[in-house]
Amino acid sequence: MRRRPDEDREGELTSTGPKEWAAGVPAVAHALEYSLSQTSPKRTALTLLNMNQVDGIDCPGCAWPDPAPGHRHANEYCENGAKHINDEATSRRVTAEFFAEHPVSELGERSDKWLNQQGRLTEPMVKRPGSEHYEPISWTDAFGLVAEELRSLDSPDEAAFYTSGRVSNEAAFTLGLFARAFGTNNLPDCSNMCHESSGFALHETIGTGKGTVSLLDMEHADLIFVVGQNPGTNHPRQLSALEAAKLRGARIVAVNPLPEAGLRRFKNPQKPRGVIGAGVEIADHFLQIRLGADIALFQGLNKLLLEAEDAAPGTVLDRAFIESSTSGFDDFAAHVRAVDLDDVSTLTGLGREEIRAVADEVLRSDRIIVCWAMGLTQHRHAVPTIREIVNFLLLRGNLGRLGTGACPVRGHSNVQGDRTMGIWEQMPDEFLDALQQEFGFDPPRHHGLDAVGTIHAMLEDEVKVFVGVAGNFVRAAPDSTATEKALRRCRLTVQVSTKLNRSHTVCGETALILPTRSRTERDLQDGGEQFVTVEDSMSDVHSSYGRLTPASPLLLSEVAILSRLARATLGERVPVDWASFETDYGIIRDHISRVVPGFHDFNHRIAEPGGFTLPNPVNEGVFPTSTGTAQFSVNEGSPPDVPEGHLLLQTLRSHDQWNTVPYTDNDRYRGIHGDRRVVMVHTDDLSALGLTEGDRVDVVSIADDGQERRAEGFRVVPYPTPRGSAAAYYPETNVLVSLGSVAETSNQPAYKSVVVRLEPVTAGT
Ligand SMILES: Nc1nc2c(c(=O)[nH]1)N[C@H]1C(S)=C(S)[C@@H](COP(=O)(O)OP(=O)(O)OC[C@H]3O[C@@H](n4cnc5c(=O)[nH]c(N)nc54)[C@H](O)[C@@H]3O)O[C@H]1N2
Ligand SMILES: Nc1nc2c(c(=O)[nH]1)N[C@H]1C(S)=C(S)[C@@H](COP(=O)(O)OP(=O)(O)OC[C@H]3O[C@@H](n4cnc5c(=O)[nH]c(N)nc54)[C@H](O)[C@@H]3O)O[C@H]1N2
Ligand code: SF4
Ligand SMILES: [Mo]
Repeated sequence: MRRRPDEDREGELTSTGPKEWAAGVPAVAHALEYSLSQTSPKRTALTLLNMNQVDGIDCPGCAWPDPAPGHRHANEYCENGAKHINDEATSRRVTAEFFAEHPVSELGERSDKWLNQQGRLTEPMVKRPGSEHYEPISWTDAFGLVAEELRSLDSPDEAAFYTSGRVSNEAAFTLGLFARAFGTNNLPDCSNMCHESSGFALHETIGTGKGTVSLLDMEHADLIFVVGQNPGTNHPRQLSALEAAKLRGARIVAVNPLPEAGLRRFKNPQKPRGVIGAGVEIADHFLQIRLGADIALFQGLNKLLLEAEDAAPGTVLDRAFIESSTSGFDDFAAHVRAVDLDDVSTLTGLGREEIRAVADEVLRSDRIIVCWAMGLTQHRHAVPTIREIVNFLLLRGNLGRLGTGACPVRGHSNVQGDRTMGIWEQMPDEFLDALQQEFGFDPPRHHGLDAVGTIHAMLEDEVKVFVGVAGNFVRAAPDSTATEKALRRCRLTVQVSTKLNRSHTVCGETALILPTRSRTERDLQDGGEQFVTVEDSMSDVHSSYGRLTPASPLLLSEVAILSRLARATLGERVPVDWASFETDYGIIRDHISRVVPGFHDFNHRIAEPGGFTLPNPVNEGVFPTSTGTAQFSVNEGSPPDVPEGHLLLQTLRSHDQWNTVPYTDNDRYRGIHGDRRVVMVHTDDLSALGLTEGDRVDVVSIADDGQERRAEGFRVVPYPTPRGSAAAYYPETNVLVSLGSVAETSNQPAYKSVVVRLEPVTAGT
């Protein structure tokens, strides 16, 4: 992608190293600064005071749960949640005149940040074949156009419907129903790129793809692992839970290649102690691990636990649990016993004593939780790594008891709910049977395409219509060049969006923008004012009521868009009363209550303050695997070999972005300001490579296909990351991740495991 010169730059690059602590007064100030740059003080106050309250707006940020009703602060949000909600509530507007002024080719050269800053989309727009501009189109004509394209396909599988995790349960259920009534399971989603590896590993081993931990468990754990996660930036209120755990004497182990601010100290902005004091030290042990070495670490810990049991039989392992509730122990134990702790030390870069100290901590703890996020899921061997963590938990019976469990910390606010509602290309037969029973049509049974599969299929001309409901597919996906090419080959691309992003500028032959109301906005329908529901990372289902006036009178809700699209496409082909969906979302919830397990009496139970929690079989002592027991596993896997002169690159989020959308060029907690095109490298690696701070380089990756991929014009920043590893921001670096670089079995892109070299850019080239 060409960038327009300098439009992005907020100042000179400065880099002062990672901060020692997260949150506190500066966080509040930064949140207000960004909010007020987007919208008025009145709208800011309206959004913030309603955020995460009972009957309020669910934060559109991450999926961290809210405390129980009665235990919430008046300001139950974090700095970044405040930024996300006001980014959505912005007063800026993208109008038809804007599109008349800016041809698509010009928009394609703009940065992600600039596109987002233009504000909220206001009316449906179409880009017709051969045209350089988007122009207005009526809603009726827009639905007619999509319906005609869909109906003209040779097979329903030539269409794919992408979802991102901000979509409500009601809209997600409607979309899944529409896709299947149309005849396809092609339902790729952001989860394919996010926690797919967690879902696969957990499903195989404990029989459910969801985490087993609640906030109550966090209140009772003795030891909490935070692995491959940067909560200070990405799940800031998790720090409140960790702080509370620390204050009552729990211990915390953080495992991360980077000394992330939130893992060190936390100054809680809601408590006087946090505002004026030194804050609370979060991690008792900080294991600065090499990229991709977590599998070795947990195998090392598991071996040490087995050895401790040998030394004092009957005191370390939960033998009764292992015998009654698990299988595969002997094979697992034999495998782990053969692990060499010196190898673990070399692979992880951690001292044997450090690892032993953590094993001792484990031996002293009766109740253990392991939390993780993208630092584990975005590697080729992500699934075996997470299975090894399940082994670790099973050894001492740390599943199904209060204060214990597996905690994959989800990203988008409703990414887990979307899955529950049927957004998955591989939904099990029981779900499809229930759909058939409820609606009287026969849903397709063959699996559909996931995110990476959809890109391959578009490149092969097997998928010709792409519909994106929320998200920014072209920037979230790996291999930006291939993904752009894939989308441009489509006959039709459709984006249902709140804000302008690059996916609107990478068009099929015909392209549509269908703008939608956001969850911050009031949703008045014929049946009265509507609310939507979401499910957070701990399986709590609750409502979200919009409060603001919609950004434009021409906007439709997501439910209205999807149900009208279904009606226009399918007519009377399936016996579904689509029109009723839009009138009253309670009708959709009634359908959900009969199709989706755990949702009986949905409308009644959602009216309770705080909603309700979905049952988790593991917490009821049931492991719904093929054997009916939890499964120990034998795991292999390691990061890729890195040739001499190369580095292993992880691509990650700055403190000031929401996924593909950078808000500013700053990453406050990492001390980096003024530029996002930076690559963080250990000082000794910089010297070995003959580079010095601020040098300009191209980052070049070499994939299995032998092809070079290049991200141009990055500046090197010395940073305390382990030797041999590097870090740079997403989505600027997605161009480097090949389509073939995916996790085994889950097919999730390995965004945190890219072999690169840094090529100095000499003046004049
Ligand atoms: N403000 C903000 N909040 C967000 C988001 C956002 O963009 N902005 N995005 C949301 C979404 S969708 C998601 S999925 C989550 C993501 O939440 P995170 O997973 O915290 O996000 P990343 O920025 O990808 O950070 C990954 C972390 O893992 C570490 N890591 C990388 N590789 C390894 C490894 O091999 N081993 C270990 N142990 N650690 C490793 C990195 O150093 C980094 O600290 O955040 C959600 N919340
Ligand atoms: N290199 C690299 N790539 C990654 C990752 C990584 O760590 N490294 N992380 C991956 C992960 S974990 C994820 S989850 C994906 C994220 O991928 P996506 O979910 O596809 O991307 P987002 O940036 O969250 O999408 C932002 C856009 O969503 C739209 N939007 C926001 N709110 C709403 C709404 O309420 N309704 C509608 N209809 N639209 C809305 C806006 O138009 C906005 O521009 O990226 C993945 N890609
Ligand atoms: S922790 Fe997550 S859900 Fe909570 S306010 Fe912050 S961004 Fe929103
Ligand atoms: Mo995510």
